[in-house]
Amino acid sequence: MTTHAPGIPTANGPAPTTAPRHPALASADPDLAALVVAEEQLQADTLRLIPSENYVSAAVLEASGTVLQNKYSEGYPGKRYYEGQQIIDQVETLAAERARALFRMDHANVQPYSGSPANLAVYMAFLKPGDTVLGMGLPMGGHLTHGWGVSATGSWFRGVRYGVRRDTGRVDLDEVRELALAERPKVIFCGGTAVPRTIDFAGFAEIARETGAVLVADVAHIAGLIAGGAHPSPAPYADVVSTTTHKTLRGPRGAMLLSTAEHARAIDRAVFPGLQGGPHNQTTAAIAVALREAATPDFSAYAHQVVTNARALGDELSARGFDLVSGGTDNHLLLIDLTAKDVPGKTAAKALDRAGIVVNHNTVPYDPRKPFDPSGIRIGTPALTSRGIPAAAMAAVAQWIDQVVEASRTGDESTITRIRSEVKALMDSHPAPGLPVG
Ligand code: DSN
Repeated sequence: MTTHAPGIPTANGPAPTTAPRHPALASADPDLAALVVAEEQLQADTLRLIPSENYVSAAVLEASGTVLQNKYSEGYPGKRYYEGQQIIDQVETLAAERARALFRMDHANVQPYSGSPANLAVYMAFLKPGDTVLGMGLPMGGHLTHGWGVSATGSWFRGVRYGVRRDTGRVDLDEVRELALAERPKVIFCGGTAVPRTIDFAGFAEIARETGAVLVADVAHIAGLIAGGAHPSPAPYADVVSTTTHKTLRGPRGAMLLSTAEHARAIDRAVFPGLQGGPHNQTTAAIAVALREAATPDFSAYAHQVVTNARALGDELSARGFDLVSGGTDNHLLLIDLTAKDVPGKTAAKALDRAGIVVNHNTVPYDPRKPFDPSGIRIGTPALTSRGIPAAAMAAVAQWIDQVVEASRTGDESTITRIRSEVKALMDSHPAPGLPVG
């Protein structure tokens, strides 16, 4: 594997003669340019299975590196605190209109810097410190910002948590209803970061209406599946939809808050001036591009293929004795309890990384181990599907995972080395979008 940029001197000799990939960067800061090129090569050569990661298109990448970066624009289109917004207003309006149309919500705010600030804005909009929020517990698959204790959302607000059933690994709406009736939260979050099953937005909405709570659907992980019609939509059930833009949606690192007309003003005021300063306009532009891409038939086919690949991978892993939380998946994500394999999640994740298969260690529901050294790993198919890797390849992927997990138990590094070259061959045959290397 070469990790050197053309044009950049290497430890072994003078610069290659071909043009550098990032000429201005290579000239101004060769050290940083070399790191960027090395990361490009790493992303090209590895099987990236982290379910929250993806490859953006060249167009999204280009939009996020434009001179829109140079502008300050506190406020909203037509109501800014700075002049010179003739173009920026159009960029933000375009992004917001595309978001509203794609997710069929009345209102879209495309300014949140990322998912955690977006969710914090929800608290700014609907709660006062000390008020109660009901969300899925972090070890059960929820997100830190759904009221978990170590997050500001759990220390400034009163977090109450629902989980998944021990026997099914799925959310129990009876438990959610009981908690909501007993605790009377102002906000209920549905969704999470390690949820392999369809979210029942209608069921959550019924509980929110019954208990007078605002329902927030955090669809960060599945936004692209929703956009592509491969997961039910939270519209018209959720009052607010919170999402990042860089996971299955395949946009830049950013976020959006969508809402009903009733809550539009509260959401906007919470994002600015409540929580943030100037929006990152280059990101807004890239979000607009990603939303345009996500409205195409090609993207819908992609979203369905993500699910097909995840199901195929789940079936192949189950057949090899892997214990999948909830028994499988409805979406892009698999949560695997490695207890029966006698390998801790972190040991497995590090061995897989050495084999060129990138995953993250993850707690599993009712995990007896600590969060930084848990029992499971979390994997997903958004990035590999962006490379056009088909369901037929999932048997090989499952076999690699199986062999590496076993090798991590026995200390068999030669198997890990062999698999790294097999992984690289598959990656070479399916170049990733947006990368200047194949
Ligand atoms: N860090 C994201 C994830 O990996 O799911 C959630 O914020």
